[in-house]
Amino acid sequence: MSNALQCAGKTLGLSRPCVMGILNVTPDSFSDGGHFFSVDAAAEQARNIIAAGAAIIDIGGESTRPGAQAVPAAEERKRVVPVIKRICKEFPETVISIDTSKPEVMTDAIDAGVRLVNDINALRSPGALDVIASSNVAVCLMHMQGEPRTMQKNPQYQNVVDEVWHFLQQRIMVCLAAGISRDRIVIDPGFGFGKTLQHNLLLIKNLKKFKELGVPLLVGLSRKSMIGAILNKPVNERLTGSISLATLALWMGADILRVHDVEPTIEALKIINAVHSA
Ligand code: 8Y7
Repeated sequence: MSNALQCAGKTLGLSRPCVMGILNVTPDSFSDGGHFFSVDAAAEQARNIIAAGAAIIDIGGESTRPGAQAVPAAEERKRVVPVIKRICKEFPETVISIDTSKPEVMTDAIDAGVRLVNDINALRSPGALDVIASSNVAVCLMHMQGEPRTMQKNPQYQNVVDEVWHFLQQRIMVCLAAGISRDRIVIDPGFGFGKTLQHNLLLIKNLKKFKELGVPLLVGLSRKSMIGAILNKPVNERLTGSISLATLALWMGADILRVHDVEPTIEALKIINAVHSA
């Protein structure tokens, strides 16, 4: 596997895994309640994320939690573009990512300086593929069954690992055919997106299989409801569960961890790295 990602002129080395810190600029983000909504506050949070050791900051302006309502593109833009501009200016060496599925927001975010587009809809929204193909940013293709508002109602698979694997393989092929080179593509099985607890557990157990697709593997397990379901803990008490899952994912080959708690995740990563290089 290639061990680097081409992000709009910057190479993100992945010979060792790295951390993507989450920066929500939504009033309803379930994990931090929209505490970082102003540009100043978002920049302050970005500083903390970078100081804690993240290589990537993922900025999101639309909540994609199960049951969330869609946000109009104009509103999403208004939330994220000023934050992106500010953070890209202050941290030109950090890879700034935009979490969006909307082509209009992708375009503005790319103009504002993002180097990675994190799309939970894997560029299936009309126009999204073209936006990425005519840019040089990297893209994360995530699997999701259904759409955020309804996806947790009754998710069903014959074989969740096979189906997610084939979906991601097909989306990689669509990207390649559109002219997006393989060294710009990341994949993600999409934990919690149209998946029961059992589906999520099977995906983690078989995570290694996704390495066959030959592109870097991103996982988002941080504070997710599967941890709540196993431990019966609210979202603000899921750090131990998050680190446990992060450790498993790293051991099975995850390249990028999308997390809320950067510092403890970096510590887990250092431990795994030490064992790996023994
Ligand atoms: C994921 C994600 C969310 C994930 C990728 C949350 C935006 C829910 N989860 N993007 N986004 N992977 N690539 O719990 O798992 O943070 S939102």
